[in-house]
Amino acid sequence: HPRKVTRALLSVSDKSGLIEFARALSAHGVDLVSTGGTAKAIAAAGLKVSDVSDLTGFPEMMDGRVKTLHPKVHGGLLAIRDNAEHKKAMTDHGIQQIDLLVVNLYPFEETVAKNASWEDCIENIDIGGPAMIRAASKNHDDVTVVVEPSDYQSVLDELATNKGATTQTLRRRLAAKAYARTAAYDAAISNWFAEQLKTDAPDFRAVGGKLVEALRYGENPHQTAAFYRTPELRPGVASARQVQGKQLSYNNINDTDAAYEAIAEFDPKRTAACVIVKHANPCGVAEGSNLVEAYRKALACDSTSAFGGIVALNQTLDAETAKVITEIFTEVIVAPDATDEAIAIVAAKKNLRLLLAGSLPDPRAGGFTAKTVAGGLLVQSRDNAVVDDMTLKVVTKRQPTEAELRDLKFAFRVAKHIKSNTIVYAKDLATVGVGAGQMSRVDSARIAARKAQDAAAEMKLKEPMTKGSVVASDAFFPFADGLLVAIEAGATAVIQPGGSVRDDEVIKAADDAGIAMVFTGTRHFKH
Ligand code: 93A
Repeated sequence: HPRKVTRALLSVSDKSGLIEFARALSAHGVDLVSTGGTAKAIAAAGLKVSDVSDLTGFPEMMDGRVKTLHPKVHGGLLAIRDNAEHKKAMTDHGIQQIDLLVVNLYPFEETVAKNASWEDCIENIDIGGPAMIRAASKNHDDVTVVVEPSDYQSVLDELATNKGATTQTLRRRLAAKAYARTAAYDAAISNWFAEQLKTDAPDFRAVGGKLVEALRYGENPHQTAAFYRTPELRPGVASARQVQGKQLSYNNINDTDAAYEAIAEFDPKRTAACVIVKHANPCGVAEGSNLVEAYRKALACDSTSAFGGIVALNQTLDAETAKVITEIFTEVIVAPDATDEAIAIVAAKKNLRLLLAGSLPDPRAGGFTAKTVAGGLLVQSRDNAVVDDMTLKVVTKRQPTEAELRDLKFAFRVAKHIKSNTIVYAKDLATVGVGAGQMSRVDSARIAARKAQDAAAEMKLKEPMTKGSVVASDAFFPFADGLLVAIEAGATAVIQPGGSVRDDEVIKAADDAGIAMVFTGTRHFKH
């Protein structure tokens, strides 16, 4: 699918690298067409360039507001080269094909950053540039589009190696980049307007998704909120079908997402599993021979916190499980699917939301997560590491038993979905103590152990379930102290990434206590 470049249209505000690029294009025999300032700069370097107004037969007008907005430009960008009708339209109307579009936009963001006047900012909203970029990108099968000087070289490289043509791979990559640029540009304009109008209303904010609905309020009643759907294909809370119940709140959506991402770690073909979430942290997670058993085991970990929780299941919700879950106050049930009988049972609780997501997302899938910071956005690839894929290294004298190893993997799988610092105790494929979100790891270890004591008191057990449990830590133990708390609570095996400068100290503490310790080499911070 190589496409020869015969004509280029250049229209750039940032003229860095322009002359070198234009000269190299000329050397490849490419005809150059350009707008006012860009044409002037190219001509001044002694290169042959024609004016876009010669091409359109129209002068640039209205202070340059209308220069490239013309069918001769857009027809030249949008015509499908091997479509007979498109070709005829080109001949009939004297439209010449444009194979390479080089545009960078009016510096709207820079103008705003300079604290320019309202009029200046408005005048720096580029209309013709984005229109051309979007047209060329749509027709990337035939047209190459470049929106920033740093990509000039990759185009020249291809022209050099492909006899003056570009590859489809490059054209697709550049088109994706081009749409990212126009999307960000329009987002900047929309955010500037919202800023000027001093509004927090979410429908005035371009956040890069499609507005699903305005929410009643945000994390707190005095905050506004809205829910946007991004084009991501992962099944989850944004794509789930709400079968019944009240409108989801901001916190419900956040918690349901946490629950569904966690439950996705449990392959439904291998086991039934249940995750109960409160305030975005699991307060009980368990595997079972069926969903009811998994739910009961998850609930036993911390039935106090589970009140008003979000329950996520990895298999089709059945009648018996629906019956048991609805015995206590629950905000949301989310599952891939539900039987008709189960749906009828849930219907008795009018307010309870039932969400069916169709399937579970792949925990190994790529993708990005984002978080706003003052004046910025932090973006990272998802934590898609799964314990089954990690090389586990036993670092103690004692090896974990088979049952311990099974529980260690379970505990680390769960730890990934708990806010750091995370300590989780597990036994028989169920959490028995969760320590979440503490500033010190040793506090997390203590809290988790104490919660297990509370649960034991509630269930009138002789001793807390942490006796004979295993323990997982989402990151290494910086000192032995956190581990010693876990040993005291009765843990007999531990799983953690390792990698502390004091690993020797920590391993020695484990050996002294005769417990087994496994390093994963992978950390699961979650903040
Ligand atoms: O005012 S515009 O929105 N109207 C247009 O028709 C148009 N065509 C290109 N701005 C337009 N442009 C922009 O002009 C380009 O995106 C580029 O940023 C700039 C280049 O102008 P010059 O070549 O005169 O320096």
